Amino acid sequence: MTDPESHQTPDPSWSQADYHHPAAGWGAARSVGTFLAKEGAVVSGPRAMARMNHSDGGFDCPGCAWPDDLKGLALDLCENGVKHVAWEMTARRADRHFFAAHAVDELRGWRDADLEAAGRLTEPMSYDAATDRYVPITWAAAFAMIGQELRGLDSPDQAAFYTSGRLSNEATFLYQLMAREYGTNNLPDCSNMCHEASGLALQAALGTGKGTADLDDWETADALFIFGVNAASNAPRMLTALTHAYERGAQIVHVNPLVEAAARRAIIPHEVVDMALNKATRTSSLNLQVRPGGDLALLRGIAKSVFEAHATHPAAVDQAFLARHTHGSDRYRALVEATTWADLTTQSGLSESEIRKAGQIYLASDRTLMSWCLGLTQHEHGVDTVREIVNVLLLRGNLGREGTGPSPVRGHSNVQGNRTCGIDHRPSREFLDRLAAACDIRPPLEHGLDTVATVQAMHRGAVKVFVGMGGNFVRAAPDTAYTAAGMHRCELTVHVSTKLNRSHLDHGRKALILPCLGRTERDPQRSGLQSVSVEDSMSMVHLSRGHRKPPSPHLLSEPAIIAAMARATLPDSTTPWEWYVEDYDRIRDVMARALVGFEDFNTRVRRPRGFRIEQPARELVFHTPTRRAEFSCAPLPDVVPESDDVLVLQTMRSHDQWNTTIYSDNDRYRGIKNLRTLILMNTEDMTSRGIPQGTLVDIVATSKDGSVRELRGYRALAYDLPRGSAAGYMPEMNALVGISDYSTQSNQPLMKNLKVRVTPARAKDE
Ligand SMILES: Nc1nc2c(c(=O)[nH]1)N[C@H]1C(S)=C(S)[C@@H](COP(=O)(O)OP(=O)(O)OC[C@H]3O[C@@H](n4cnc5c(=O)[nH]c(N)nc54)[C@H](O)[C@@H]3O)O[C@H]1N2
Ligand SMILES: Nc1nc2c(c(=O)[nH]1)N[C@H]1C(S)=C(S)[C@@H](COP(=O)(O)OP(=O)(O)OC[C@H]3O[C@@H](n4cnc5c(=O)[nH]c(N)nc54)[C@H](O)[C@@H]3O)O[C@H]1N2
Ligand SMILES: [Mo]
Repeated sequence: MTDPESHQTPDPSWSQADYHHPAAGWGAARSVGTFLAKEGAVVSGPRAMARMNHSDGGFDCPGCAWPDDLKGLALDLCENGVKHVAWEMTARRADRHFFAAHAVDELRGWRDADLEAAGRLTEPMSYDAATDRYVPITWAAAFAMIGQELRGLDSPDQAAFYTSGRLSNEATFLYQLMAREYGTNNLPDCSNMCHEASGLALQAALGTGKGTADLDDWETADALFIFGVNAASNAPRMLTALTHAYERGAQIVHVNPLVEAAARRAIIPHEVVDMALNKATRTSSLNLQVRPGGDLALLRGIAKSVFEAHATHPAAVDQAFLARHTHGSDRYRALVEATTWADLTTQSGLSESEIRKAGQIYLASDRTLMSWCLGLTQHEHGVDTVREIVNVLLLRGNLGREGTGPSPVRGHSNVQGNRTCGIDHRPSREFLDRLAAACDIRPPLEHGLDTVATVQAMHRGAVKVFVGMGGNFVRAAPDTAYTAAGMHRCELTVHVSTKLNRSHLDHGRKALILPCLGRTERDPQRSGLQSVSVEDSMSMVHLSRGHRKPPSPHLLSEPAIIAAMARATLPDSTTPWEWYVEDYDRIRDVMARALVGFEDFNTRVRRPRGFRIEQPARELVFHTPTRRAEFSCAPLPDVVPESDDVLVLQTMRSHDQWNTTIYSDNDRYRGIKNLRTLILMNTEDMTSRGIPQGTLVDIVATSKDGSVRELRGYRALAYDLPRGSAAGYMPEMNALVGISDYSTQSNQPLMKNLKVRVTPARAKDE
């Protein structure tokens, strides 16, 4: 047998070490400096940052959806937000000379990071099959091509309109209006892979798809339960809330198979004194390394401790709250009492005493807030688990009061706003009726395709035109090869983008890349400089205005591109597309009529920090069939792998990436340098498989439908995670997610729950 190392370019520079420093702090500050230098943004960078997240006149951070600090500093920014802005401001350009120099087939061989490193796109490009190159096309010709293709389809349902969560509210509204006036609800979005489970669960339980807590609640809770999020990397501004909570004596429980950096200690970069003294604050009272998918069992165990305590302490359960505001608590109590501690410990992977400790913290707290992200949602039982969070909160009346409530951490900066403003493949009848009345259109009533269904439909030939409004569908969606093949089967693929990515290269017979303005850039229209609005994770809507000079004079804004696509597709439309684009206030005026909670939009959004969309569940008004908060009684799922040689693999982000955008191959808080093709494993799982630390392995995933996918030559690193589980990075590991690997509850791909077998790497030619 040949040396297994021989089929991988040897990379002696990778390393793994424990990270001993606090999260954020100096590590983050240094990293920002290096990054700005790399993007050639040393001078303009700091100036742009000073305008980010300003309460008036600045732009909203295009990074994550964590809200701005309302009371504290106007400038509340984080390392990753800075990287994100610098990424958009890069001095490099992927212009016509770049595309002339590189055939698409050649570019397919490039790494993702190198594709984006080519720089900002500068003009519309169209695929030319004869030369296998993207060549310049005028905007007018590009729109004409889109219009002709869309008008030529047998049915509007042969087109799918994808949204990545960065699109502004105004562009979002026009986009869904275009799709629905054209005649389809095929509006897949990144939320289908992200928080679909949260939306469905909260809707069923509370009659709202969103969390009820806001930043003030984070600042006043006396117990915070944080499930399945790597906050130091993916929602760094949560660290501020966590350090404040710890300082005021609140209890913080982190539930995660990995002990992530936010579950240790942190220094907040803008707290200058702490930075100077290197004074770190602890950010955790209890870390529970749950088995993947074992959160529901833990939550049920917490409920069990509550009911047990109730036998002797009447105040353990808020009976008055249950009687007045909820439905189904008796059934839930019976279910919990019938579940044995043995089942709860096996399924959660935690000991009874660990679960009871969490129960004690919950019982001792008057105000409890529970937050979660992908560690809960990208599982088979994601919906049930989020509902169990609500069950547990309801037991002690932790809803509708200060310092309490469910609080999902959303992903993209405006993913929540996208849903609010109509990106939904399953729109409610009420939404469609209001839209029809406000816009004088007849929207289709049948539900449309989500992300997984869109990929399947492309393969069947049922979707022939794919429009991507931002994002990187081919890399973000499950089963990379299958998704790419689906795109190749399309008649036309259109991507509205800022940078080159793989979705442009795995294209349809005809293909367009349409370059747009970024959020940091000036958007002048007929009536003057325009602003757009976004909604954060906690339902605050505020304006964002770009100030920078665009990277090319040929870029259009997203609303302008959508309006022109709409006009080309619907030449006789009475919707005043061009008039809307002249002044985005006009879009906001129609949104005020079409969308619940947007009354008087133009005035309210101009208040210094915008406005909060009303949240009936917070006022204990529930739009559920019973008009009460609904308990759920899901069976305890069996999440123990069926045999010892199977590991449950989760795919997650490194510290230095934004979804499919890879900034570097380092993962600072996990102590990893220069390596992404890795799999983190428990030491005992490595030993039992004969895998020494740092050696290469092959990973074989078995999909729900029995099909098998493989990644070869990944490096196994020992890591502190529960036996039977493993972790690696997205998007590379999407190659292992089968198209049938989605939750039957939410249709969300099981990106945190792949069944894999890991063996020492075979020789290359085996
Ligand atoms: N810098 C940066 N910020 C981002 C992003 C980015 O790529 N880079 N992406 C944005 C987007 S779109 C999103 S949706 C969010 C994603 O934010 P996260 O949800 O933090 O994303 P992941 O990196 O996938 O990390 C998943 C976390 O869940 C844990 N986990 C996995 N399985 C389980 C489980 O069964 N139970 C529990 N309790 N935990 C589990 C993992 O160990 C990991 O800590 O971040 C947003 N913010
Ligand atoms: N295996 C695995 N896969 C996952 C996940 C996982 O945890 N594991 N997470 C899933 C989740 S939560 C999400 S949200 C998706 C993310 O999926 P997407 O949202 O589709 O992917 P992004 O990587 O955020 O998209 C990056 C691209 O967006 C474009 N872009 C950047 N800024 C702008 C802009 O201002 N306007 C426009 N029009 N385009 C812009 C750039 O061209 C860039 O290349 O991935 C999902 N995929
Ligand atoms: Mo996301």
